[in-house]
Amino acid sequence: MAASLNQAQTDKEKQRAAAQALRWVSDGMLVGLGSGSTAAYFIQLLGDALRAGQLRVQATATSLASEALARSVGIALVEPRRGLRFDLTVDGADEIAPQLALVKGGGGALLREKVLATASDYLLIITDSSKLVPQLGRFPLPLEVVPFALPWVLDAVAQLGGAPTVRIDQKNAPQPALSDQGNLLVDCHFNSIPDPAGLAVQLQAIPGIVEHGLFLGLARAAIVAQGEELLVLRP
Ligand code: ABF
Repeated sequence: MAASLNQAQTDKEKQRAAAQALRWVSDGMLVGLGSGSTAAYFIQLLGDALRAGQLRVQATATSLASEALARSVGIALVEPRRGLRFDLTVDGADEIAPQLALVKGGGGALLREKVLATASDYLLIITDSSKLVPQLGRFPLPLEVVPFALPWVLDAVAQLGGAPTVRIDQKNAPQPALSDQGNLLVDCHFNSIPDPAGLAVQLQAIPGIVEHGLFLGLARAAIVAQGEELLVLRP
């Protein structure tokens, strides 16, 4: 069913998931702001609530794009500092599998997303219904890679069966896309990932991979909008 949803229906689902996530924000919280279009809806709604005087929060964003959006809607931003932890981080995902195993990073923000997810007491994922999968892997797994290491990373990921491709900047093709940190993004076409934890260990052992898009054991809940329904999933 999810595959037949048109863009308008998918957008409606993203907006509904984002609106539900706003109810998880309490006054005075330190909030991590995710990236991608669903998180963008949440940031807009959070800004509306702040302007209406319903909430006071401080936040840090997981991408320069989300940071710019947060500033534009009047959210007070906090610079990274020692000891900074977030009460709640709200972020999107590309795939959600059982136990809330996630693939993230389709938008290229996986490094800051994982940093904030790890520095958060509660990571809440918000998505439309198309992200629910029985097993990870159909969505190409994103990696952030140091440019110098690229040839060896591509060889190592190909050895693992990942059919890696360097992500191109669609607005500046054939230039490669760059992360907010100036690193390259590589998409790995595993098709299926039956053992995400095992693959994460293998990827972490490859020098030059700064971060991978497997988020395991980090999300405390996910709000998945499915038509008019809102599913709240927990590991
Ligand atoms: C972000 O949300 C990324 O990790 C992921 O790629 C993206 C999903 O984008 P969208 O919400 O636009 O579907 O957190």
